[in-house]
Amino acid sequence: MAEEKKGFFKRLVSGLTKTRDNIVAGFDSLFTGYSTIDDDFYEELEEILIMGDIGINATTAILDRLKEQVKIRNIKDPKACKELLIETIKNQMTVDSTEYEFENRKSVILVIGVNGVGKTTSVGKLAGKLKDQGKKVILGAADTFRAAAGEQLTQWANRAGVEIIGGQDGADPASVVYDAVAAAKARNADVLICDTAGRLHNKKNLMEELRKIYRILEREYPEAYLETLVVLDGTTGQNALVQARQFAEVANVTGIILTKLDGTAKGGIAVAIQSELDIPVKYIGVGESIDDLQKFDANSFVDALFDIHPDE
Ligand SMILES: Nc1nc2c(ncn2[C@@H]2O[C@H](COP(=O)(O)OP(=O)(O)OP(=O)(O)O)[C@@H](O)[C@H]2O)c(=O)[nH]1
Ligand SMILES: [Mg+2]
Repeated sequence: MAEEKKGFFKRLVSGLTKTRDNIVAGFDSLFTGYSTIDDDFYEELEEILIMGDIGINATTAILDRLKEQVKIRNIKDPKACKELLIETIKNQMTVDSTEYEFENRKSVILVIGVNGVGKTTSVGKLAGKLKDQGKKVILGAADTFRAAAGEQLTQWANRAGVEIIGGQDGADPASVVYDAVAAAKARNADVLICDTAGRLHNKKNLMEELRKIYRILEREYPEAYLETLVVLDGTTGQNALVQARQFAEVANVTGIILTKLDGTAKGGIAVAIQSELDIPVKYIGVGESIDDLQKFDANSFVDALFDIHPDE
């Protein structure tokens, strides 16, 4: 477990290289380039944060807190500000451990998002993780829209060593969810994870489809704790925020899975999401294999971003 986390941290550090070049390089020249902490200093810092996809809300919150602490602690040297900035960003991103309640209960995880963001892959990785925790996991292949989607999820089910309930291509997704719930109940599963279709829905279709799925879940499986995770592609930056907002309008979104943080220059979006949307990032993905998903941890994310190795 510790080894696995260490490996993941390394992949995260290397995955965030471009983001680091984008944000942290700017910090370094800021902290060494200024001799006093003045308005220009704060202005340049603000610009770096905004350009780094951290978002207006988070940037404002980070700056406010930083200014306050600089005053309270009577900090004069910009270099001494760096530690404080790192601490402030961490504070801004911390996820409450109660956010993973679905791990402790009989639950259904509904995974939604636009096409190609990494839904099916994340469902597979998540199944592997929960299975490793000793849970009985069942997958529901409710993407009946894209040909071969069921086949792709079946491969993941095999990799994770869990059962899958599928439907015919073109079948009603809600009917697949119905069958999957029946299987979950019959086998006394701990977690049912449902993959969904990622076509670029118009809002009305999406609402209609989700409403049908929610109705089945409420009616057939009221005892299950419902978690709705939106998958966002970390390489799309601000566009990911727009998508998350749209989904939050039609579903009770309880968390975010942020994928493809390996190799993006826009990893700062992880900081933005929470403060712009007030929805926690619960998992991050840094690659295509089954171990490349972990719970989001603000401390290690920011350490990885700044390439700080706390254990070494
Ligand atoms: N590098 C990288 N690739 C990823 C990650 N997550 C998913 N992918 C890749 O992204 C591509 C799309 O992933 P899928 O899981 O099929 O995405 P999807 O949202 O299910 O797509 P649709 O079902 O077509 O809407 C695949 O090639 C995945 O291997 C990640 O964290 N990092
Ligand atoms: Mg898919």
